[in-house]
Amino acid sequence: MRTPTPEDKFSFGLWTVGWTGTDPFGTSTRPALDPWQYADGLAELGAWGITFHDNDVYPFDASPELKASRLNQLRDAASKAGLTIEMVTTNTFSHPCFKDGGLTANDRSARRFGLRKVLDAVDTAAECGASTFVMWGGREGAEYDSSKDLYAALARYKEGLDTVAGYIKSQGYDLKIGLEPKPNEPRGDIFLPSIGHALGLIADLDHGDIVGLNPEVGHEQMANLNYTHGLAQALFSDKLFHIDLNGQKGLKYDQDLVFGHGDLISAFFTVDLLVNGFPFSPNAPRYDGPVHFDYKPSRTEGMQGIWDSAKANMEMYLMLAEKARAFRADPAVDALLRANAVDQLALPTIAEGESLADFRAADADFDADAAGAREYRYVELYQAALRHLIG
Ligand code: GLT
Ligand code: MN
Ligand code: MN
Ligand code: MN
Repeated sequence: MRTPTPEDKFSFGLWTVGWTGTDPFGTSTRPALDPWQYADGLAELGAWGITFHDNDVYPFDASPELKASRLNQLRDAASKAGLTIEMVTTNTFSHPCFKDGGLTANDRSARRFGLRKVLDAVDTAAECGASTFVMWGGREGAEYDSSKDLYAALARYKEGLDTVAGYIKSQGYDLKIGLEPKPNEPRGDIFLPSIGHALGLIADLDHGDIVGLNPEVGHEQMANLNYTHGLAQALFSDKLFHIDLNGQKGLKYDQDLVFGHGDLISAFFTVDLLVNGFPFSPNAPRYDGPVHFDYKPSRTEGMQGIWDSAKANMEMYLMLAEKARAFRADPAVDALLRANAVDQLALPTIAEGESLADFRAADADFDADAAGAREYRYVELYQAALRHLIG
């Protein structure tokens, strides 16, 4: 693989390479390094950026002095290594006080504390020069439908998000919020389970203009949804602010595999959209943010496996990007796209200036039998993509 360059904008969460292998059934299988050691390792592999939760850098109960010194040490290491701190987020899920939610806990004192913790992390994000503030509400949810006034839960979610977004604006911070949907785990059901649900709530916010999405591959696939379609809809609404790439094999627990190590074909079409954009919508929004990986080096891996897997994410993306570019540049593919009228979907259904009356009267030209008999060669078009992918 060619060595990643800063132009590739590859970034990693410190909690990804820093995961020591603890799961619900077992303890750590690897020792923990200091956050700056992970940053140095990532920089050596060619990463451009890093991201972190407040408590990836300093403990939950850190004094203001400890908090400042740990953050300074990380910022120094990042700047020496030439790494950008592109995103910061808050841990409102690990401590038992968040067991019923950070912004939507029934216990008002817990959610008041949660919101204060988020606001503190917003200050940290601004101090670090981050451009995105992710909010993954992993503990916002329920196991039992009887346990929540669901209307009030959404009202509290909106209140929390508007408070954070309003604060960002009032401080003049150059920060956007990326909501990260997930259907379940750790809660039985998580609020904002998919990209579409999050877009719905964003539309109801008072400060929704700076709130968008940070969709994760595995989270959409855990809901049996198509990640590339989700990215497309977020782009359609101009809300694709950040991405979490990883791998997932179907409807299981959140696997957080290396990108492409789950559904490889889906990963190919995701990269195709990211690097090439929509094929016939040249004016559509494009994603040009960080290529952020949110995966976990599997528990079977040792210290070498941390770096093997970090490298594998970038290698997968670069390999898929090369294949996706070749796919789009292939004249045979272009001919198939056009032969199958993929280009024609970009034409408005009703012509410019055509009255609704004229449009409704135009039925005479339509030959339903001919349309029914039309053959689409979508299989051949897909096979052409797979020839590029594995041929
Ligand atoms: C946690 C979660 C991830 C989120 C992180 C951001 S935390 O690791 O599983 O998907 O992106 O809060
Ligand atoms: Mn995940
Ligand atoms: Mn995760
Ligand atoms: Mn994630």
